Amino acid sequence: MRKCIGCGAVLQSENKSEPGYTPKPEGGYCQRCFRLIHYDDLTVSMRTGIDPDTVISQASAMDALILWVIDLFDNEAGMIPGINRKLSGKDIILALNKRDLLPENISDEKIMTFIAGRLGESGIRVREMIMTSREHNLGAEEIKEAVEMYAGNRPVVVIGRANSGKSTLMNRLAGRNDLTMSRYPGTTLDFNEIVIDGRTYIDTPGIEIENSILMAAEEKDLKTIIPQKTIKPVVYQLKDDQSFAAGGLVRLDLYGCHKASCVWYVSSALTLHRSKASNADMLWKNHYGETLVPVPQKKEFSSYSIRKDEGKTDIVIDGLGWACVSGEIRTITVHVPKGVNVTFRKAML
Ligand SMILES: Nc1nc2c(ncn2[C@@H]2O[C@H](COP(=O)(O)OP(=O)(O)OP(=O)(O)O)[C@@H](O)[C@H]2O)c(=O)[nH]1
Ligand SMILES: [Mg+2]
Repeated sequence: MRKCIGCGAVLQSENKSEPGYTPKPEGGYCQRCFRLIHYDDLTVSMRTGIDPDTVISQASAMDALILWVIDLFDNEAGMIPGINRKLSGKDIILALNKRDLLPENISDEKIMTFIAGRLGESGIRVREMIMTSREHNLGAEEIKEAVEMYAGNRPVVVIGRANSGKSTLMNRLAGRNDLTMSRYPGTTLDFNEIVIDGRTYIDTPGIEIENSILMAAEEKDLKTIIPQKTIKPVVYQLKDDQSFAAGGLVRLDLYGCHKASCVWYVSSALTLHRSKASNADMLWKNHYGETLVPVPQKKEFSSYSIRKDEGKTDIVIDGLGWACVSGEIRTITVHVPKGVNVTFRKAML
């Protein structure tokens, strides 16, 4: 049984639309990986194909050190509640990945303190947190040092939500790009061993991000939604009742604004439209799918409302980013594609 070097799927030559297909098994890579690597072209989408419980329970059954990878930009989605219990008390090193996407003028310490707080609130314990970034060439040595400290003779299993950058981080540790990396959630398809400095590391399929905009959106729009470079916060001063549309994906209505502001932290490729709240229904009705793009696969939305309290509040939409509101605002209503997670939290930055 030979496995694809890039994604871990068992190689087969029978069925073109199934994982692991290759007309030439001796090549080492499946056709899907080959096309992703060379043409950035997705032949078989696997974003709904991976059972998340299998990943965790398989990892739990192994005598291994866990390297958990979180995408800092999408850190609410990155959380895995109950991870210590699910992994039966294993040692965990947490990589805070894609540091380059957060503004550089925010200190690492501030980000670390925030994440530590979020972990604490969820009762999650990790041995160490390490900032990593491919773009800034950050953290690979620190990860290796932590692995030496905690792993003993054991292998390292790399887990985390789909798209958090697990395979990319492994490739950086290895100093070669054997593992397939792509913006499409569900790139790695099975447990996939790679030896780095004489130690076995195991890349794994991403844990589902079922409640993320990345799943609700069409694959062709992921380029627009996932930020490619450092987020540039976009600041709006607010008066009375205001509404924002982030493409046709999310609508945010802010009522009773006085000396208030809203700062958006989303991909710069995504267009934000501001209007008076009284015009928002009409705009949404007449321009959805035209000026307001991209739109989700299904035009079914859910709404969540809160009354804002003191201080700065982030409205976080899994996969999309967040809006930070401050000042006097009576009510916040956010409309998201049905099933997509919204978190209201004390401001991160
Ligand atoms: N900005 C930025 N992007 C990154 C970084 N690391 C990975 N990425 C991007 O994140 C996307 C996902 O990377 P992968 O390494 O395929 O992620 P994964 O966690 O292995 O994904 P699955 O196999 O689907 O679970 C790709 O588009 C990468 O280019 C980073 O440090 N910074
Ligand atoms: Mg992967």
